[in-house]
Amino acid sequence: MYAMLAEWAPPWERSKMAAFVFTAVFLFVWRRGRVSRRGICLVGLCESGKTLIFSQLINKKAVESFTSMKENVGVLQIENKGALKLIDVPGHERVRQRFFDTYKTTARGIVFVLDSFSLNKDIRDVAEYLYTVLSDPVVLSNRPQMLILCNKQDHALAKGPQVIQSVLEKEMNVLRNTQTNQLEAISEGGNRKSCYLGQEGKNFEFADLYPQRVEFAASSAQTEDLEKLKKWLQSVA
Ligand SMILES: Nc1nc2c(ncn2[C@@H]2O[C@H](COP(=O)(O)OP(=O)(O)OP(=O)(O)O)[C@@H](O)[C@H]2O)c(=O)[nH]1
Ligand SMILES: [Mg+2]
Repeated sequence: MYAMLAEWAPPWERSKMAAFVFTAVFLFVWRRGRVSRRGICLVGLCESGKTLIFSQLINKKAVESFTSMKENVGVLQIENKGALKLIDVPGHERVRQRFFDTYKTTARGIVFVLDSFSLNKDIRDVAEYLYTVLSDPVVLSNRPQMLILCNKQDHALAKGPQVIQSVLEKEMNVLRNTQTNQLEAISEGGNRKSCYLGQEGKNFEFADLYPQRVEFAASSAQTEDLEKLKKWLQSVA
């Protein structure tokens, strides 16, 4: 088709046509890729509440859960938007990367669940896992939307999403400095490329990950308060 059109077109029009065809094909392929990604991965440390959230959303009831060693997959119908595939990725350190690798290419969104009560104690582990997810090559390329879900808000001493955001930004900053130093040390001998999250020359902020969108919301799976998560799912679907 392009060859036929190009035959009668004057030479100066041909490059314009080629650019137009290339852009159209690129947009078509890019949009198809995005539309076909319907997965929502629930990730986070052990005991943060992923399986309880999963069963509240999919089975509409609470189940007693134990440390998951395999994933749970369910279909979530979103009003006027079609279906999303919800994947509860186990938080156990030994298996979580394997399961995330299996599902990350299909992720339209990622919900990073954390325990808002035990955050002080677990801050380093939470930040490390979050850093690993955000700097994953597939995540950096597809930019699925990200929600950091501050769960267990029913606990009297739970921290709110705003406080959690600033605590996490500080910890991610420390982690980024450590990782950059380590990678620089490695690259003196080898040629490993570093992945720098955020803007150089300033402290880490989630807003600097743009066009990767990272939002924060509160929830309590125990008291079935998942309204903010449901709103986010509606906007992402
Ligand atoms: N108080 C309170 N407890 C919760 C909440 N959400 C989950 N829990 C409890 O926390 C414990 C762990 O919840 P799970 O859903 O099994 O945690 P998980 O993230 O799936 O953990 P792994 O499978 O090990 O990755 C369970 O006893 C839940 O009942 C919440 O919002 N508030
Ligand atoms: Mg679980």
